[in-house]
Formats: sequence, C-alpha cells, structure tokens
Amino acid sequence: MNKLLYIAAALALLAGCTQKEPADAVSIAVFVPGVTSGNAVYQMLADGVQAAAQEHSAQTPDAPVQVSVIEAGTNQAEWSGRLTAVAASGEYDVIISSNPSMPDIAVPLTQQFPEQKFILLDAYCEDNGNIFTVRYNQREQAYLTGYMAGLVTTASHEQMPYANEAKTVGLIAAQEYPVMNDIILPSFIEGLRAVDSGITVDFRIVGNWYDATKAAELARSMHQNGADVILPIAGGAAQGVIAAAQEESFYITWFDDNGFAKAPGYIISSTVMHQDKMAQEAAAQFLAGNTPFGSAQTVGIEQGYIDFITDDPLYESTVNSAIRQAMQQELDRITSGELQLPSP
Ligand code: RBF
Repeated sequence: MNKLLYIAAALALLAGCTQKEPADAVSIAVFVPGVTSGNAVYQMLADGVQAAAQEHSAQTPDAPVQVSVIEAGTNQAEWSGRLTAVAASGEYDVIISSNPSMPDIAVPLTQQFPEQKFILLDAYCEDNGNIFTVRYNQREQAYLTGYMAGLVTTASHEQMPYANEAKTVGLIAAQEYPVMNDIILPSFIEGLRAVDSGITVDFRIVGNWYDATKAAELARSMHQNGADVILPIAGGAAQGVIAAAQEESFYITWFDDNGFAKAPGYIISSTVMHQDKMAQEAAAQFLAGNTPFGSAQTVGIEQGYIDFITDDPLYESTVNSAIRQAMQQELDRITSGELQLPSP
C-alpha cells in the first residue's frame, strides 16, 4: 500500500516536471468578489469566460487557454489583498472580474503591476490603459422591473390573487452602494411612478450577500406592512425572500437572470442582464487581441444585453393577460425609441 503511494507520488512529481505549459498558452483569472454559488452575476461571469476559453482552445489546440476561477469570498475587506496577490503572481494575462466596486480596487494595482490587464464587467472606469470596463444600462433594467411591480401592486385581487389594496412595493438590497442608491433604486421608483404616482417603496438592507434568514425576516415584515411585490437584489440571500413569498403569498420581481422557475406562480418577471454573453464575448475579444483597454462601454436593451423576458411559459401562466399587454406596450415604447432611458 505504502509502496503504491510512493509510486503514485513519484509519478505525479514526474508529470509535474515534464508537463510544462506550452510557451504561448494563455492564462485567464476569473476573480469572483464573493462566491459563485447562488449568485447569478458571478455564475454567468465564470460560465461565459469558460465558454470562450473552450471555443478558443478547440480552434487553436497549440495555444490552449487556462482559466482559473478564484473566489475572494464574502469578506469584502479581504478582496484588495486577494486581488493584489493574484496580480503579483504574474501568472495571468488578464484578470476578469465583475461588480461596480472593482475599479477602486484594480486601479491602484495597475500602477504597482503595469503589465497586468483587467476586464471588469458590471463596472465603470474610463481612461486607464490597463482596464476595460462594460456596464449594463441598469436604468432600463430597474425601470422595467419597477413598471411591472407597479402594474401588479395596483392590480385587482381578481387579476392577481396575491395583490392587496396597499400601493406599496419593496426592494431588499444586500447592501447600499452607489449604483444601487443612484441608479437601481431611483429607476425602480421611476418605473413604479410611471404606472401610478401614488406607489410607495419600502427599501431595506440585509447587510451582506448571503444571509437568507435575515432577508426572509425583512420580506415578511415588509409584506405585513403592505408590500405585495418585492424585488430582491441580494445574491444568495434572495433565497430567503423566495421562501417568504411562498409561505406568505406575495410576488417577486427577479433581477439579473431568468428566475421564473425558482418559485412558479410567485415570480412575476425577470429582467435579465446577459452577463454570460458579455463575459464570453469580452474573453473572446481578449483572446483575439482586440480588447479596447482604456475604454468604458455601456450596453442595454438596444445592444441586446438587457432583456425583459416575455416568452417564458411561467410569465404567461402567472401574470394576467391585461397586465402582460400593458407591459408589452411599455417595452415597445422603449424598443421603438419613443421612451429613452439613458444610464445616468
Ligand atoms: N451581486 C450578487 O448577486 N452577488 C454578490 O455577491 C454581489 N456582491 C457585490 C458586492 C459589491 C461591493 C457591489 C458593489 C455589488 C455586488 N453585487 C453582487 C451586485 C451586482 O454587482 C449588481 O449590482 C446586482 O446584481 C444588480 O444587477
């Protein structure tokens, strides 16, 4: 037994020595500021980069692409140190990451490690030659979500069985951050008030992106205070909002990916950002040597990266047809250009 282990160890060592990476292999780090599990924005990021790497490796077997997904964990105080270590290793041709706080962490590193390139999605940073950013038009995303929530909170009990008399909706955010306070919350309200200026919003904070128990408690309390539709933007903690909706019978508007199947009959909409598509395209663009470092892009409905899902059978079975028609009219106003919602 011991002998066998020795042989295995020796073989592993040998393999380690002889299997040098080809000189032109490309290495990509996917830096996840948080955890991928239960966080669609990060799952889409990792999936998209892996898809681009696989496609590239299949086409150019002599230059395989290595992708390392590095989870920085939920303690945000540790992210800067973790990212510094990844950049300092010099192992990665590019570090791809996502969320609006990443430029603040990456910019100082571009001075310390002038060779290190960064692609930051769901983020905005102009004029740094080592950084390329793409952000989504979250005014469109939150406006559409608010419009839907507005239609349902003002609906009759006959139209939507869990709708109550109060014109109150909720937004449960994991934490406050500039994009939340300056774009998502105000645009959600903009959408609500476009339906009815008398709608009020109950806005509450979980304190982190993972505590589903706390998020469920908040959701129950908001429902008791009149909210019949709640938008969770809380990563893994949103699971608690779903559980509370199923126990207490209220509706959820879902953000970032298609959430209809998470709780059939309770999820009334999904306003998605196609971060998987964007991550794949941005990684492919890097592998082709075409990343426009130093620039910052904003993409939305027109470019095909923000989408209100209307073709899911659960949308049809959950949402009353008059409400779906009203929603379609508002969508048409945006796609035709009649209603323009540029990102602030
Ligand atoms: N969204 C998630 O789904 N999971 C997360 O763990 C997460 N962490 C974040 C941390 C910070 C500091 C910031 C600013 C945002 C974070 N987001 C997270 C939110 C995400 O970037 C985006 O704003 C929302 O998903 C809405 O599209």
